[in-house]
Amino acid sequence: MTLKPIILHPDPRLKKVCAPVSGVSSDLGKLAEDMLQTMYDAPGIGLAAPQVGVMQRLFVMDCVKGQDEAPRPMVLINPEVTWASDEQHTYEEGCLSIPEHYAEVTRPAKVRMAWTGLDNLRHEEEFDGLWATCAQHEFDHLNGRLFIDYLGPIKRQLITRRMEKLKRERARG
Ligand code: K1U
Ligand code: ZN
Repeated sequence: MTLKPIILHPDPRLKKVCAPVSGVSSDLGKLAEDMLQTMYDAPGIGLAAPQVGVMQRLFVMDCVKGQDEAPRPMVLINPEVTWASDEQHTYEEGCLSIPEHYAEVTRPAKVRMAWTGLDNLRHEEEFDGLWATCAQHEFDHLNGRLFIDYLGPIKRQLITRRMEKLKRERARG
């Protein structure tokens, strides 16, 4: 198991559309395992492949809350949104690529997604609550879209400038 460095905004890799995964291999299984460990370690509830520099269409998530419930690590390869509710829901989102910045984003309250699992079978499930928000946030990453792209230009530029400063400071050590 290897923890992967998480790419910080702004970075051109976070703005690109990712390519479909061509097949489920043992290498892909290892990547998914590393992404899950990186997500739990951060800590986060989701992580998309481009956030660790892999420009392929897969993400991991686990939105189980609290210690009482068993974890539910999910790996979604080549996900598609097959249905989205008209009902909308607003949630204060964060992003591991934009640490310490949060903003309200409005999205469909429920979505159905179809995807290939590590078992190489096609799966389909309806998500609601935090699972729906997280699945859409991660799906956006695969299309080069960040939660700050839902904000107005002033808020987006403010966050981007603060992130540029944070990256400069981290580079100086
Ligand atoms: O994609 C990412 O950068 C991960 C992101 C997912 C996400 C968070 C909130 C709404 C939608 C999607 C995160 O996990 S940020 C960290 C976070 O939200 C969290 C961390 C620890 C416990 C609970 C939540
Ligand atoms: Zn994110």
